Amino acid sequence: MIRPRLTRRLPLGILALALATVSADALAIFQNGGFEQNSYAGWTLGGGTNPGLSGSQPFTGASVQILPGAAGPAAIVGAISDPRAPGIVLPRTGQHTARLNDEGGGALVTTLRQVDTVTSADIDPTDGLPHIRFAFAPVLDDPNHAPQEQPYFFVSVKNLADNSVLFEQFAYSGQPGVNFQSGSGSWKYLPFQDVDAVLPLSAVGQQIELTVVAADCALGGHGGYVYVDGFGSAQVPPPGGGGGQTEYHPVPALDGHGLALLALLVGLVGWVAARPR
Ligand SMILES: [Ca+2]
Repeated sequence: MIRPRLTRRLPLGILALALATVSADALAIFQNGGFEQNSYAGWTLGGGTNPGLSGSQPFTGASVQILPGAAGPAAIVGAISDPRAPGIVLPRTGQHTARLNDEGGGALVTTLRQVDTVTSADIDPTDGLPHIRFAFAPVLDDPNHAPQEQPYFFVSVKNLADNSVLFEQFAYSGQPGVNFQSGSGSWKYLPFQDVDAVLPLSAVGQQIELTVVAADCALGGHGGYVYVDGFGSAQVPPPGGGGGQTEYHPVPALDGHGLALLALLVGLVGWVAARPR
């Protein structure tokens, strides 16, 4: 369940330090991680057709099926307002944010992928460990189909050296236990969720794979998309140019699978979320 819980408020000095480290992030992990080249340079876009999720609930990234076909759309957006998700502030960082898939249907899937190597530049001096940080915000129509036919999103961070999952989040539109907010009409969304995946020191020199998936409903009539931004090792700055406050809260568990995942990830993954204003 994605439900912010205030545990600690960062002193302004630390926030300022975090913002100052953003520029240094250019040399750290992930090319064009903030999409500030106003393009998908450095990234691999893909996709196909959504035949529905495989297996039974709880669904995970392993339930994702993509049939060959034209990939779903992708865009880079700036300072726009999203009429379907009024609580999402864009762009999330800098001047540009990526949007995978869109509001149209067609049972399309859009995927985004990048593999890069963790270096010592990704070590956060506050704890001496490498971090992978980013922000995502799904916006999904909820036509109330069967769960396996609903629009969905998926994000994951995987260590390719041992195939370990450092972070994974999956949800279909309207999934019980996920704190979706109501947008316009039948649309549901989550405000930007800030991910802070803490890696072991041994990850330095190893390859990390980022994957993001956004899928329309499997029946063809309803869309779904996800905004992503700020991929890198530096702290994702607060929305609105640094005037916001930051909360830390633990990894939310979506369901039984989420709880199992949480058990695996205890101590590895943290969450940072902008305080609702
Ligand atoms: Ca950006």
